[in-house]
Amino acid sequence: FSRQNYQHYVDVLANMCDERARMLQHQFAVSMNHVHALAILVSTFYVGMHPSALNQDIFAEYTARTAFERPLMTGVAYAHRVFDHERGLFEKEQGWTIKSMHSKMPSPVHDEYAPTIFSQETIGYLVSLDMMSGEEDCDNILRARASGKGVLTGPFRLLKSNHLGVVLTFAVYKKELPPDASAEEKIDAAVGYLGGAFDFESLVDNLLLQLSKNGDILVNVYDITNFSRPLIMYGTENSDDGLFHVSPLDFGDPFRRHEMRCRLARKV
Ligand code: WA2
Repeated sequence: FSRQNYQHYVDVLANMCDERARMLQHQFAVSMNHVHALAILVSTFYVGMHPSALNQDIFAEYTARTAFERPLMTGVAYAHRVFDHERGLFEKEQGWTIKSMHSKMPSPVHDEYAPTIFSQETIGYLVSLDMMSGEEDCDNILRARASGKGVLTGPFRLLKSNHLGVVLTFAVYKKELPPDASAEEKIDAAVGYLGGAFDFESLVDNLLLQLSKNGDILVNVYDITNFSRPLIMYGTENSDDGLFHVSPLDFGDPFRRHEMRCRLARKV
């Protein structure tokens, strides 16, 4: 191939990759904004009203009817913060016991729990599970309530589907926080956690396949928070050292870094 031809492929690849990264980042941002709004909905109608104006049926209906706002997410759920001294009464009121995520057995004693009490029907299997009993979910909960921001896990295999994805978490606070609230004040004010999963293996796959014409381009997404140990989030791992392009990705959690790497499906 001529040098001119090669430069053409370099440009085409860069444009296709940048377009896909922008598209994915946009869909991510749209979904995150909507989950943020759901956290405020729970704060207003569940935490802020006595008696509560929200229950599982209303949450399930509202989240099903607004699912189009979160096209890359399998579903959303609300996990309530329960201290150990409240556990007995809480379980009696709910009519179930708080369970561990992986064993599905009644949870051993901890200082506090985060059992899911409301869920979109698509992830109804989370109800009664203590989200602090999963390592990735627990890390997210701690970081979300101390920061007041939407936070993401690294890539891991999601419950039930076993698809590769990441979980998004926002803390729900009992009252609106002053903008200068300290981490301790935020942690104290947290009453629960609103979140859900981005399914890279099926929903992001759909989005990217829609875009690629006849499989012209191979896309990988990496979590590069630890730059020397990139974690694959999407696509098949590839050791090919041919022509590739890296497009930046910002999924909105400053603690994590991501990038998209694209290559042409056919060698040039
Ligand atoms: N949502 C969906 N699938 C999952 C998952 C999850 N977490 N964890 C593992 N598989 C209720 O942070 C609160 C959702 C977590 C929110």
